[in-house]
Amino acid sequence: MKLNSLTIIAAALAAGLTSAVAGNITGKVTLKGTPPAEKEITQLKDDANCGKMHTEPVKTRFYVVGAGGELADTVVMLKGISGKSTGASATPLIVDQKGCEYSPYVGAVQTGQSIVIKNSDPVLHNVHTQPTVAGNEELNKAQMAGGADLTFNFGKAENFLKFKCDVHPWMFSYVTVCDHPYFAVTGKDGTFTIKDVPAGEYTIVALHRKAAAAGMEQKVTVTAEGAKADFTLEVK
Ligand SMILES: [Cu+2]
Repeated sequence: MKLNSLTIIAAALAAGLTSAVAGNITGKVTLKGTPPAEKEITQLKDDANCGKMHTEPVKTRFYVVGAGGELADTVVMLKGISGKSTGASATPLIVDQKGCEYSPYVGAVQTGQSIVIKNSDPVLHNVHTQPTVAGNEELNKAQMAGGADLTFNFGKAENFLKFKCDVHPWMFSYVTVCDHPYFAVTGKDGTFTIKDVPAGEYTIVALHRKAAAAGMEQKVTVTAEGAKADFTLEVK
């Protein structure tokens, strides 16, 4: 099976064709070292409206890490690919505001893919985008309690594009924008799957806001059987 796949890939490459063979890249991101303790967001606790929405202390989410070092909120993407976005037809990323927090804290979309912001809270929020890449627009829109969803999209690739709320200065969400569909965000078990990657050799990069803001790279070769790419990031 493996030989057959490689033969097909070789034939496709020799013919100068884009290979129709594709596989999934799977892997796990592990954090090495003990991260600093997350801090309680006292501004939230002290806010008359937001504080009463929680019975447990609400803490920062800098390192969402499991007992075995499983690291969530890591964006894993192929590097050096552009102009391959299918974002216009992709399912929107839903970002909710609930309990005066953004969820998810870290997300990823393609260029042109809709980011739908909901307000599930009985309070006013405002959604303020703060891109750093030219061509991505800074927008600032109020969203009343029970207000209509707000939809955003961005045309340029950007890592960790910041969404914030000016009413509640602790509220942030970071959405990475890719110019292709080959990315994933690790879940609480630290794993990720990048689906349907055309066979070939790539550089794959893991980005974590604290542990790997500039990204950690490795080479990966994708065949019809897919590929595996694990990362170990260190506490910074
Ligand atoms: Cu808010």
